Amino acid sequence: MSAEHPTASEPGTATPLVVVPTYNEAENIASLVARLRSAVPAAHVLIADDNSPDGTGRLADELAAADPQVHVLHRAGKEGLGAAYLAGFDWALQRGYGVIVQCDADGSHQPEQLPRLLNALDHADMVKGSRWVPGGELVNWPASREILSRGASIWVRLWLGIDVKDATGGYNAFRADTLRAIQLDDVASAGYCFQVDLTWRTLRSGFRVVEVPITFVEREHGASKMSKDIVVEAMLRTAWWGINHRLGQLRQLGRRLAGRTRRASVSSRSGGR
Ligand SMILES: Nc1nc2c(ncn2[C@@H]2O[C@H](COP(=O)(O)OP(=O)(O)OP(=O)(O)O)[C@@H](O)[C@H]2O)c(=O)[nH]1
Ligand SMILES: [Mg+2]
Repeated sequence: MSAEHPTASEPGTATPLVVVPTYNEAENIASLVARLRSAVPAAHVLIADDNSPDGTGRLADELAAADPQVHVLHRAGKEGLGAAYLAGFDWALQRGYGVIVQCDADGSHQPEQLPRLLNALDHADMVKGSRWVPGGELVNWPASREILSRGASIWVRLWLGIDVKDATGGYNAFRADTLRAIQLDDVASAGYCFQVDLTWRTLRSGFRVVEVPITFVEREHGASKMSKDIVVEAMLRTAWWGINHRLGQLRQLGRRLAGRTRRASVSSRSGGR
């Protein structure tokens, strides 16, 4: 299914690959790729297109034909951004890229801020572009979206008890080793809770997650894929992970208390001899 450019230059272990999932982003993809390539000339770009009806995949092929550092992964149909990213990560890990970045195609994530994410990977295993840390900014985002996003962040932090301000953010950079370690095989999240899922797995695996401020710009062209189903999926899955985590902690506490009681009764028996 992969239409890799035949003369694609070989990646080194430090080469970043920016995975860009697309569904109907014909108006956005060319300028995003140009900006990414000029912001970080060493970076490769992988467009993971779900057979967009608007011809994004064809445009992506043209971009790949003109630049050996641009690649395309054609997928059969729309399966959500989570599935597209998982396929992109798999593609990247198989080819030995050392750093893998997630970036939306709609212009919300600024390629010019990519160096900031990559630099922070020096002292982190995952870097999250964050709207909600000092220096983070929103441009042209309707108040309703800001409320939804801030509410989602609070929901996630309450359920999971994590200190990540923008867990739902989708402009993220990973060391390849992080992605290899967090068991992507059983990720089922389809919508934007995919971002929370990755963050939660990374933290639970004991890796360092660092947030850097970004400027998030509302898309100018094309339609958002955000829907009620995506919001509901994110709320339910996050709550489920939080409940499971707490149950796990309770089970651990129970085992520890049982062990302590056993030890105390053994020592009281042997002390009585
Ligand atoms: N391959 C693929 N990409 C998708 C799919 N759904 C969304 N995307 C892409 O994922 C990125 C984020 O999607 P958006 O529609 O911008 O959704 P969002 O950023 O959560 O919502 P907005 O803030 O309203 O734009 C964009 O590059 C989309 O084209 C999908 O089913 N398949
Ligand atoms: Mg968007």
